[in-house]
Amino acid sequence: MSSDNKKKLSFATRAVHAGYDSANNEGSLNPPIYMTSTYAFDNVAQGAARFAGEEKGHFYSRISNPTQEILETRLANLEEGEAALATASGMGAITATLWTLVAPGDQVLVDKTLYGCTFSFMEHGLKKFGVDICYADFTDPTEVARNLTDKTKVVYFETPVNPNMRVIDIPVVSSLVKAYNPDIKVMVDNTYCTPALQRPLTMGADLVVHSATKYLGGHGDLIAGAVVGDAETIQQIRLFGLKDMTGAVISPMTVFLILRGIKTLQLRMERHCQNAQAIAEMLDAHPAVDKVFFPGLKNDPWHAVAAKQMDAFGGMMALELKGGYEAGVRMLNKLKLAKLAVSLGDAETLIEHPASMTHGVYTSEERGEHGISEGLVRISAGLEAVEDIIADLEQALVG
Ligand code: 4LM
Repeated sequence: MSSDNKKKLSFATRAVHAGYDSANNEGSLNPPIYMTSTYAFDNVAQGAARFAGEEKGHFYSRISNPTQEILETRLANLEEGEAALATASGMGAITATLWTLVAPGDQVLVDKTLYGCTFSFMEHGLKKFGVDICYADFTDPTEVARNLTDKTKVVYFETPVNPNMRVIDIPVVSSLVKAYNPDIKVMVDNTYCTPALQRPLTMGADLVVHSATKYLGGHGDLIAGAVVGDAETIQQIRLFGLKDMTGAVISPMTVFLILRGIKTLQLRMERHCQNAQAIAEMLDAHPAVDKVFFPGLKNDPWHAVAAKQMDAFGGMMALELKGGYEAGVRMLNKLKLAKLAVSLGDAETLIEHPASMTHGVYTSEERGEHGISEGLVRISAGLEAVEDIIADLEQALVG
């Protein structure tokens, strides 16, 4: 099934079938894993035509691979984009894309809070090469408008934001950027939602990036990433950001695992969301808890924006305890079922301390400026029975 069928079948059906036809593959319901680095040409003219991009076909697996192509077609379909590029990690997708889009002297306008390594890439990668990085609070669209300049090439954000769960209005930000200059690329990290919950390309964004390590893979057994957008830009990222700048090539075996994971994406997301809602409500009512950051709570400041652009409120949340950092450490050290681990979107409930782990690359002053509190605890609700997760959290919150 090609990505042209994207409007015809429901999301869950496309997640199982898009991009793969067993009839072309000996009837095998699962795709072959093409473990090859190179491809034989019929003759010199064919090899030259493939290298020149004049003939469709694979020529070297740093650029493309038939198993990888299935995943790319499926992801483009689910995100409702024209094309996708799968990469070796989420950071591989983010860096390959930005290296392709920007040059010294350009400005990248970025939301003030980012996943730690994305922040590090902006701050210590792009800046070092003469790209101006400007941070603004994207939850206030006037802040975005105020910071756009004639040098702005990319506007970049996550929503919900890792780790503090702010929610950014994708249609509002995209439309004001496009009204200022339609050539600026609006780039959204959709890792927290996946296309099962949120499809930024249908709301005015140009490019979506993913850490496929998380919900897309879904089982905590791989590292991978992807970027989805228009065919021309994706081809530029493939032939420059991936091929020449990063070499962040995904393995065909990893592709196979992600394709398997995506078959159950919608089912898993439903359960992650239900579990997260119940956990957030328990924490919100708990006497030891000061604040819960989860857009599914009616009292959350981002509830209305999230309800507008997300199909459900996701599996991620954060909290602060009344006893601050020390109480957070005590709680984390007492967990029995939930795992004290970074990453997210796995079957296991994962809990971590962003200031010392995922966002430890920010200095403590930077965390202050970028809205990441020292006592914040982050939870990725797993797929376990929710009463067991809640019981574990309750016993860890005592004392
Ligand atoms: C974590 N995150 O938060 P790779 N974009 C977002 C992310 O959360 C991550 C990446 C990109 C975590 C990893 C330890 C919103 C990663 C980077 O790790 O390169 O696949 O994705 O716990």
